[in-house]
Parts: sequence; structure tokens; C-alpha cells
Amino acid sequence: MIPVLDLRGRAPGVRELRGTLPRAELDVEAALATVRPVCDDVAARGAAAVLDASERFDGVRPDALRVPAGVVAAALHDLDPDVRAALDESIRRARIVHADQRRSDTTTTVVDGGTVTERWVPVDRVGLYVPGGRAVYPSSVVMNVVPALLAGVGSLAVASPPQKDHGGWPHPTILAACALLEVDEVWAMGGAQAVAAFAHGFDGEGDAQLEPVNLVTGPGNIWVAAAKRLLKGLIGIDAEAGPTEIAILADATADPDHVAADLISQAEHDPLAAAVLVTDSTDLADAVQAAVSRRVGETKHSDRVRESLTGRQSAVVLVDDVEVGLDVVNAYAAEHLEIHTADAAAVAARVRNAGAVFVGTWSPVSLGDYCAGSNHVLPTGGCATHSSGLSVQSFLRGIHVVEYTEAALRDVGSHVVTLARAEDLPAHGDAVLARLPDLA
Ligand code: HSO
Ligand code: ZN
Repeated sequence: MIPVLDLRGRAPGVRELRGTLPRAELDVEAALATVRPVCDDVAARGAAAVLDASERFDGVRPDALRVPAGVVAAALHDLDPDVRAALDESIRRARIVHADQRRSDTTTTVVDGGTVTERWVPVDRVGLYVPGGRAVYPSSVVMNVVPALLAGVGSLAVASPPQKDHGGWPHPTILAACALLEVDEVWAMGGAQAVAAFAHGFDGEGDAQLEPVNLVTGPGNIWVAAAKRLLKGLIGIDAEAGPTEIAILADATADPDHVAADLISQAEHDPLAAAVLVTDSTDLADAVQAAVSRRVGETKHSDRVRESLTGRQSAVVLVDDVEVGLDVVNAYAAEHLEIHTADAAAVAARVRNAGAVFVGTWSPVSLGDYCAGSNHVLPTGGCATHSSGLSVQSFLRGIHVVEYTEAALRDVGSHVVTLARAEDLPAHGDAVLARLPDLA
């Protein structure tokens, strides 16, 4: 049922692979036509515009945009104890991993008396977006909030779409996750209007006032991606998230049922989700197709899964050997890549492009989605060739602090003057000569 792309007998290069490999097409540019007036309206009219957009796009007008503290606390109080225990463990593991990501400042003595320090400073205020459309993602609260907190961000706000079925507030499990992480600023806002509200802020009485943020992170649908594209610059963004992707590199040693289950696990997110199996074993490919067919009929979101797996963005890619398979997965640069081969760790070590790599039989993507300790906000659409997933680093800026003594400036001053003249910017050199006229 998954379309087959047969690359056997060939070893295509990166350029050809990028043109051949399947990829979901997301026309963010076209979405801008809808999103731009929404964002402009939020900039002009603030909270009233956000409420109008909620009514129009989410079909609900919440009583207030700021979720009252009592509602957040009640959500935690009412949370199923098993879900609470699982979220606690997810948070505990995410904290362990992300705490290790913290960087310390480095001071380099370039010459005697001349130092450059790279000082890591957290972003002052961030807006964390948690989707709430087809599924609810309390796990995304964890994946956004934990790195922000560990980076030392002083002020953070969470936004998630208002839900018709929950009195216009975000889903209670999302609110409960916020409460577990002691996030008290939660907004019932979704889509482009949430990103615009974060970017511009709006007036209101007391708690109802939204201070603008410096950075917006988190996954979202095409409207969120379009708003991020539009407002980037005014705010920083992590990425324009696209539909989720799983690629699996597998050989004849792989268990076809595990492979099928893992492909389906991510196909479940979205009809546009991509599931790509790359293998040098036709026997495995056939067995995976059979296992997928069997499982699709039984899985809860079978319509979505079927659409995803038969869509043009999904494929079983047949290759001659694992070597070519590595070229394929490196060119594809999946958000998630699983390695199910002999000596999986050695193969994984040769992966250059992936949001996250899951090594061997016992490391499925769904472990990483919830409880591995790794982050699940990862680059999609091939962006793993140049970008990383969310981490503590995403919430820090490195400021270069330059401090030279007179002697150290004297030591290099004539070079500054020379380069300034070479660039026809003599006033740059004059700034040195004003201090050290004898260098002229
Ligand atoms: N696989 C998604 C994250 C997620 N899965 C949340 C389940 N809940 C994108 O990495
Ligand atoms: Zn997932």
C-alpha cells in the first residue's frame, strides 16, 4: 500500500535524490494571503481581533484569552493519576537531558590584555505554542517549557487553541502540564492570531494584558508556520514546522512488524505526515507492506494513517545496500530517522542529516515523542540539513564581549587602520587614531 520507489542498480547523487524523494508539499506562501490580514488585525485591534479570529477559525469565543489561574490549577487537580505519573516522568527525563545542554561562557585571551568572551544570555521573554487541533499535545508543553526554563528564560507564556468542548479553554491536559511545570501564564489562543498576539502583545486590564515576547517556539499547523514566516524579525522563531516525518533505514535483520508499527505511529499525526522506509531487502519491504496493511485496519486513526501512507510524501525506497541507503536518508534529512540494521550504532554514527536518530530495535520514535529525555520539536521538510531541534541553546543568545587594554589595542591598531582604508571606511581607522595618534 505504501508507494514504492525503486532505486536499485543506481547510486543517485544528492541533487537527484532531493528531486526524487517524496516530500509533503506545504504552500506556506499561499497561506500568507489568509494569515496576513489576521496578523495585521491583531496588531491594530489586539485582544478583540484575537477573539474574532478564534470565533472564525476555532469556532469558539473564549470568555477570556488569559486562562484564569483557577482553571489551570483545577486541570491539574482533575488530571488522571496515570497521566500525571507519565508526564512527571517525561518532565524528569527531559530535565536531565536538557540540563546537560547548558553552555558556560568562554573567555578567550587573544593577546595579552585582549579578551573576547562569549556570554550566553537567555532570551528575556518567550511565547511557547502548543498545538491543539487534530490531537492534544501536553507532551509539547514539556518539550517547549523544559529547555526554556533550563536556559534561564525569565518570562514565559504558553498559548494553545481554545476548545469548544472545554468551555473555550485549551485542553485540560495541556493546562495540567503547564501547572506541573509551574507555568502560570497560559493563553487560550491558537493559529496565526496566537503568534501575532505574542509578537505584538495587547492591552488589557491586569492579567488580561499580554506583553510582547522576543521569541516564539513550538510546532503548529500551516497557519502558525505562515504567521511565523510573516513575523520573523519582529520576533525570533525556532522553525516553520511542517507535517511530521519518519524515515526508517532497515536491512534484512529488521523486524517488519516493528517497522510497520513505527511508520504508522507517525502517520497517525496527519494525512500529510510522511513515512519513508529505505531498505536493501525486498523481503523486508514486502513483509512491512503486509504488516502495515494488517495494522492499518486495526489502528484508531486508520483514515488518517491510510492517507498518509498512500500519499505522495510516503514511500518504500529500494536500494542496493545500506551504503546507498545512508546516502538516501542523508539526502532526505528526516525529522525522525530510525536505524534497524545490523550494527545499527555504527550506521547511525554515519548519519549527517536528521532531526533525531533512533538507534536499534528498542528506540522507537514514540519513545522520543514522550519519554526518552530528548526533544520532540525537530526540524522538518529537509531543514535538518541546516537546523537542530529545540534545545536549551534555542533560548540563548551568545553575546561577544570585547575588552582590550591600551597596549593590546596599540599592538593591532595599525592593522585596523589599514583594513579600514582598504574598505574605504577611513573613519573606522580614525576611531583608533583618535586614541593612538602616534600610529598614524
Ligand atoms: N512526533 C511529533 C511529536 C509528538 N508525538 C507529540 C506525539 N505527541 C513530532 O515530533
Ligand atoms: Zn509523534
